[in-house]
Amino acid sequence: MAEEKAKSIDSASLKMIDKAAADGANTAFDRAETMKPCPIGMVGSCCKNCSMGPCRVPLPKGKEETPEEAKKRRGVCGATAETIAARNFIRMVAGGAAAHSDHGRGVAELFLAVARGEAPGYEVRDEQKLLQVALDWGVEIGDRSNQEIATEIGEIALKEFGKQEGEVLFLKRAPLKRQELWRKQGVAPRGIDREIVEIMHRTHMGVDQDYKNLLKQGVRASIADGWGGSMIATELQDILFGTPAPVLGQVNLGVLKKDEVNIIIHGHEPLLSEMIVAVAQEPDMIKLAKSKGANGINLAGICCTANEILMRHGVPLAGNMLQQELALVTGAVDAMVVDVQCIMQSLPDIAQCYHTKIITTSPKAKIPGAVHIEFDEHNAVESARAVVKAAIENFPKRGSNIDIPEERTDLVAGFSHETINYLLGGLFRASYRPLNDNIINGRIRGVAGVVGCNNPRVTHDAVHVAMIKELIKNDVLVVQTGCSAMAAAKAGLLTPEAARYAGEGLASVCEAVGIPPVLHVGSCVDNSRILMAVTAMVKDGGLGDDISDLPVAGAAPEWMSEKAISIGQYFVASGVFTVFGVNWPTLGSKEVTDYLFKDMEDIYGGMWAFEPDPSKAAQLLIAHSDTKRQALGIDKARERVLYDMEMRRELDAV
Ligand code: NFS
Repeated sequence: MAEEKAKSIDSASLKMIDKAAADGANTAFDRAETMKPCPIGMVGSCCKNCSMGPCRVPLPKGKEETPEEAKKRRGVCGATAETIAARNFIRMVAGGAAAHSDHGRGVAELFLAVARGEAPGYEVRDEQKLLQVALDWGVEIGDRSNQEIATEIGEIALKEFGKQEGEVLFLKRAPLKRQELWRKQGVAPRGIDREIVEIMHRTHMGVDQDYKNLLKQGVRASIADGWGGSMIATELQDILFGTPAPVLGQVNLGVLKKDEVNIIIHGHEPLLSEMIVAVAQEPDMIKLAKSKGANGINLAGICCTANEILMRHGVPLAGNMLQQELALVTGAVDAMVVDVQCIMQSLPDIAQCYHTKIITTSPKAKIPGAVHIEFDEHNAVESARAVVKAAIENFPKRGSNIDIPEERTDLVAGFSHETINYLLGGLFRASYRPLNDNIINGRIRGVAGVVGCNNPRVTHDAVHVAMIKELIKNDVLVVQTGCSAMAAAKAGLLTPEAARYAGEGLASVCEAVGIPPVLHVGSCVDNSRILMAVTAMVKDGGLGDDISDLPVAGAAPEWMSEKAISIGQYFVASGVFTVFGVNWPTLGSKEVTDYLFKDMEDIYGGMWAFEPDPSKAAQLLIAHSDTKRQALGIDKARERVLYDMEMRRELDAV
């Protein structure tokens, strides 16, 4: 018998997986064992877009197929295997782009309500960013009040989704060469919703049947996500809740407290959770908690909502996606409040083994067995109070079957694009110059964005951590979002002390600036911050004139969601080499896979790769960086000692 793979590298998670088994709670780790992935669907060879099927067009077993044979693999409507794989792939892009962008729309709606004075409790916290977006969007500043400017920005933001003509406005933030390329290729997105709808139209039975044309629309919709919906979400959230700055925090199930009311905030949108953070500190709420026998109220997060409130308030992270069920298994969670995305339907079932209340809050995401307390943004404080009260009232119902693992690790987060700019360049000359110089002098070999989900098909956190360790050892600075950042945090990589895992060059830069070798930049919509960071690197000069010239690469080693595919696609379309692990959803068609893995490079200067082995994947990223360094003529510059000393002085002055 083959050796069973470990379920996690995180000891707290392993303990809770065992406890779940003892308690009779069925988790994703169990379900992944009993439910094997469908081998035909996994590689994109199943079409269920009409009722003449579902049609399966699997690859022939055990032999190479000729292009002529491949053409014969067809569904009932005549669609070829390549059309089917391309359709499936871009429907994933549509799903992911829709999720991020509908999140962005929700933020824009709240933003406008705040600007109009219709959402008490919220305010504009980052005036500088408000003015920056006004400048970017051509909104008049003059003598106008913040409220007037914000109202116009809110109205424009909402129109970005349904715009029928023109281009998504934030495209103008990209390097000029990139913008021109997108226009030339016909992939500059119009309205965000429009591109997603067009995917659904084109992939309907009997419409677009040219796989290259299908994939092109996937590119257009993904750009509408990264440079549209996600960027709108990030920017407007920053204006409302504050742009993140470095903050200390902790991660893992050990952040739960035995003697306090534990409320876990889980999902993606920070609109309600921001209010919960405020309300949980109200003296009346703490008094109520004490009247029920608790010593206080303890908030912790799961998934990307967790990243949002960590970045802005230092609220601890209970864990990443695969720890949502395990948090309940501690028996110490009094309420888990969820909004949208990455929320498992099994939560109410597991909660039944304990006392936890699962509270849904979005009209878009209800779960049978959960309590629904709808979030009303016009009355947000009251909504938040109702949620916190429900948790407090549940505290006395805790059973005796409680086991909170001790594991919790310190971390530093809050590296927004603006913070990186400031940390590296200083307040008066905020810039990416020192980063670019350190790349040019070779102390930093390249930059890698390591992002994305957990997936129980691989050992939880193992692929993230192995890849990141190998990257930093090779002097590659790692920037992170999402569940991947939490995996690294649990492994202790998000602290300045982690510089000891880094190669000499990267370690020296980290020590001089006082940053970790792995920078947590936020949630998954905050991948837009990475787009801004790489654009700033281009604009600062010395590393080419487009994103595709930079020694920069991306990875999602444990991906599972459609959002990850959309993110990967917009990184590739922005000129970034991007490697995914686990499995690859177009392997059922060589043509489609070749297009994504090779041809896209010629068109966009970025391409996909699939490599489930973390070490081999890290080596692909490093080799890519080296190729770009060579093209830039900086591959031999690493030994320039004189330049190093100059740099040291500049860094010391920070
Ligand atoms: Ni992003 Fe994956 Fe979900 Fe966040 Fe985590 S699973 S693509 S990382 S929480 S969205």
